[in-house]
Amino acid sequence: MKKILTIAGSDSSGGAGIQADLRTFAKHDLYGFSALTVIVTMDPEKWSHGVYPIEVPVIEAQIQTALDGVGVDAIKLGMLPTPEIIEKVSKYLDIWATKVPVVVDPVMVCKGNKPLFPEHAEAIRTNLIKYATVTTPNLFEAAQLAGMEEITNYDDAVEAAKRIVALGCKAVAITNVGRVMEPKTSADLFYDGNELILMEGNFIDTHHTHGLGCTFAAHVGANLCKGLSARESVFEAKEAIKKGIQKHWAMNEFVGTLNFPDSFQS
Ligand code: PXL
Repeated sequence: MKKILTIAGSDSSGGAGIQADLRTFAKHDLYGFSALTVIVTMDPEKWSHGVYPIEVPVIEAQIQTALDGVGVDAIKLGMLPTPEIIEKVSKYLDIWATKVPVVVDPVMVCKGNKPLFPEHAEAIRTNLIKYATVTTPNLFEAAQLAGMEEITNYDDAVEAAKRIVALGCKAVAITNVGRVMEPKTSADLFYDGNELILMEGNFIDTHHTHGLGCTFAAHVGANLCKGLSARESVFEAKEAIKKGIQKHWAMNEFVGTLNFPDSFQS
């Protein structure tokens, strides 16, 4: 049985975070461990987010359960809400990233461009990216990691990808690069220091995308866990996500998400 650990937050609305990760791992026939870092809630009136970090010793105890108690074949990182938590998790990666592939989803925002914890982008940049077999920033996160104001076109995205790989990760997949291209597509940009590939995809016009980033990164992690290369893992993940997003659905007036049962290849 192949095993993968997600170190991430709980999304009470079920579309993102650990819920998306474990669902995705199960569909890949992998055994999922979880270390919860934060609980995210949504206010029913306006859907603004509440963010409640878990105490550091509790996070460590969960990580030790998986890593020291059993051992894993891959690790996926999602929302690590404070610099202190990032620092602690990085100590485990110091050992484990030499043994197993690691996907770093550098979560800095839930939706839109309002950072949850602006001060912690720097901690992700300096303490986490170097451990990544693949990191999966969206446009906002990629700009933050690359030290750029904003990514407004394809050339900016290429520059950001190069700067991110220079931070020490093996590969980067910047998601949603097609949004800043003309005409709009759903293209993502893959770069591993050698190959630079724009992964094309037709633009699907919907804002029902909650959980898309987490689910994409979870597929990448699952594929790496199964032994695929970084490039193969990202391409397979994109295919799987496409199926889910084609059947997006509205949860309520504020948010919609992927159709999860369809968002994987089985
Ligand atoms: O999509 C980013 C994200 C990641 N992790 C958790 C979340 C969210 C957004 O809501 O709740 C736990």
